[in-house]
Amino acid sequence: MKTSSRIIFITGTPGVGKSTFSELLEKTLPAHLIKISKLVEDKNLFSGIDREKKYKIVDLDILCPAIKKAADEIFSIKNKKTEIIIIDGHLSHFCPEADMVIVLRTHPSILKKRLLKRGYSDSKILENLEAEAIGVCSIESHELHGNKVHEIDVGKLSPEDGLKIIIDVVGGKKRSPIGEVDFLDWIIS
Ligand code: DAT
Repeated sequence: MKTSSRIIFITGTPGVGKSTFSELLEKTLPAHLIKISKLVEDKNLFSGIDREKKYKIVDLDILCPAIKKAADEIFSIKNKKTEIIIIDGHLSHFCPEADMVIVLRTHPSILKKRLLKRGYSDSKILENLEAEAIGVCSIESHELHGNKVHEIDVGKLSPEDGLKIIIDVVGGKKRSPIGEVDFLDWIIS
């Protein structure tokens, strides 16, 4: 890997806007985008299916090396000169390879509408809204990545405005340390 090369994880609760902003970042920076869901599908990285929750069970001991391998391959393409790789996926923050972790946040009241549109079950929606209200992804990210972690509330921002903030954070012009986003009002109400 070149010294200027960087791997940036975009994580957060399902529906917060990871795909939306990762795709915008890929076009704008420019960067190379790796979607964990696609990587898992393409490389058969799941170890089973949780029938009750209807999602693929991913083994982190397999996923994390696969992310590193995919990133190393992209950085090593000599005539492409990729400087930044964006890893989009809510499991990304469990892997150690990141130079920066950005946790996207969206207020549970907004998230609820998005998850209803996806047809999630009531229990899956509640589980995700509670996780978002408490900030589970931020806490988990901080445990492994410490001050490499930034969190940004993009829920009420237009894609253009959210993108500007994320680009400033990626470029080191702005810091957005965890602890400033507070959605606990949703739990109390
Ligand atoms: P994720 O990849 O985190 O699951 P997504 O990018 O697929 O989330 O976004 C879920 C839905 O919400 C999708 O229909 C796009 C919409 N959305 C995302 N960010 C938004 C924003 N800042 N403003 C309005 N809609 C947004």
